[in-house]
Amino acid sequence: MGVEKLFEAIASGNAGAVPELIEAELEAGTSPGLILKDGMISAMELVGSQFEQGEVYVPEMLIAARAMQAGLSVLKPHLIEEDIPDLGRVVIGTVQGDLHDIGKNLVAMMLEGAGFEVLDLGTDVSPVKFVEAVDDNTDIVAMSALLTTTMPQMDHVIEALTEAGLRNRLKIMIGGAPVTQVYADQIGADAFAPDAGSAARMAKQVLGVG
Ligand code: B1M
Repeated sequence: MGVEKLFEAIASGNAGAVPELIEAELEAGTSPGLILKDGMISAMELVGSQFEQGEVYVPEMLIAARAMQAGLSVLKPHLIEEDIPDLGRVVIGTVQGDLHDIGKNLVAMMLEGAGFEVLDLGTDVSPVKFVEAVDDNTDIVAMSALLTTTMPQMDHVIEALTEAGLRNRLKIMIGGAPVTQVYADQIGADAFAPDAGSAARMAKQVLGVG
């Protein structure tokens, strides 16, 4: 069968078919990582390029996103390792003005899977909300942005954390399609990760754990 059917179901927004197709792939022995990458993330990339070309519009992106979320909830237990260690606490959110949450959810999932406790603030999170969510046990503030117009919010969050006197006892990790290492250096973030797998690795690296 292969992941093609799953790819098609996500790209066409057929959320109802997705859980069953994932279960079938898992039963056939396809690895969760491959299902995610080739069957799911690549389908969202296709939808993104179709949107750019004017071949599909926002509603199509939205139904594809729903199909993706339906798949992620089925795949989640398979992406999470057993005997999880306790590596630290991460506060994560998509920055203010930005409603994209699939990548952020995936990063949260991989962090949990690696052994972090994750507090997910959701989307459209203001700098004040990030500051309020930080407590004595927070080790990392992680931010996601998918729009070039919302990416500068990351800098505002760092400013707000600095003003609240919290910046020096935290690590900041950022990511999302428009975000780069150059931007991370520019705003003084401690870590940038291009994808969810490397986000879990980077989080361990900046804290020196795991
Ligand atoms: Co939007 N959208 N969207 N959209 N959307 C993009 C991002 C866009 C690139 C599409 C395009 O033009 N090709 C474009 C942005 C252009 C730009 O700014 N450069 C765009 C636009 C323009 C818009 C609107 C403005 C459209 C409109 O209304 N005219 C609007 C904005 C709404 C808002 O946020 N205020 C909008 C709306 C939407 C929907 C609501 C319809 C829907 C989102 C639904 C949802 O998330 N619940 C949507 C979708 C689905 C997309 C695309 C098609 C797919 C995004 C996605 O989920 N990708 C997207 C095109 C694309 O990305 N190719 C697009 C899959 C996901 C797994 O990847 O999120 O990149 P990604 O996450 C990756 C990495 O980036 C990284 O790891 C993840 C996994 O590997 N990562 C991190 C992410 N966060 C991280 C944090 C980290 C580390 C790594 O550390 C903390």
